[in-house]
Amino acid sequence: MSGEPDSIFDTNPVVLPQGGPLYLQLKRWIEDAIHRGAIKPGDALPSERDLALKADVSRVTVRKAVQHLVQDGVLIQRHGSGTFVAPQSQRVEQSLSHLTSFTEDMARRGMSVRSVWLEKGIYIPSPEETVTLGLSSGDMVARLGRLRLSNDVPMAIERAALSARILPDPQVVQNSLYTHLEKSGNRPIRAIQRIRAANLGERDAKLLDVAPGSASLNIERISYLASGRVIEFTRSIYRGDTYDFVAELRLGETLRQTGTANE
Ligand code: 16G
Repeated sequence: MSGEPDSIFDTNPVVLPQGGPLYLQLKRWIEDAIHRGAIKPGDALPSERDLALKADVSRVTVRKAVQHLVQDGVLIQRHGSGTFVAPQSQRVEQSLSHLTSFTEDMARRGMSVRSVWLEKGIYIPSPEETVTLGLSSGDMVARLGRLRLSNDVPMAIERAALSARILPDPQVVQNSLYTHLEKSGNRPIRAIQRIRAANLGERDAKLLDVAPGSASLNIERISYLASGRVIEFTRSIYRGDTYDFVAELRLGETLRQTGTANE
């Protein structure tokens, strides 16, 4: 941890930005202190009592400001040890036009990759897995559930399902699923991805090290082999504060022709 415990009060006496309810003024003041580096990621926030005293507001006002900052993911509260400035997560820009793996995406940025296994085994498929993966009756499914970390920051929870005919022994996947599929000649060449916004429940928020209710991007990827067969059905939950998905858009063929005709 860095910074003197009281360096947040370097503008003593505290002058709150004007406008709006007091708790919002205090919230903005704390955010500003973080932006100007007076209090850094990992630092403990001064006590409720100290903040109330120095900012000349009630402890209820402090509590309300802090609650909102926790909800926004700016601060984190650890039971028994206090309130801290949340670790800064690097935002990652991810192109939506390339079919790459998590390992490749992070390696390209020079970031380390680590996974915590949540589930790895062969199961009876759910009706949804049977339909999506095009399984026949009696077929089993290989499931790989992982918490994916980059530079030790939890980025996503990923649950992949593949036919057990393709992946009869999921234990062989140690690091990259796509590297394994590549080796066995089953790397997907095309995928359809569906992205929707959501809010994290208690369990997923804990895994991703953010406050419950924080924003997430839930992504469903269905990947295909060149033969048209579905190879992978993966659901991922990305932290909303770490990922920007970027798509390149081009003028449609019809519009381009119309444009030329009108010139
Ligand atoms: C990406 C894919 C996921 C795939 C994984 C393989 C998205 C949204 N998801 O995270 O579908 O299973 O890469 O990564 O991009 P790996 O080869 O590192 O295991």
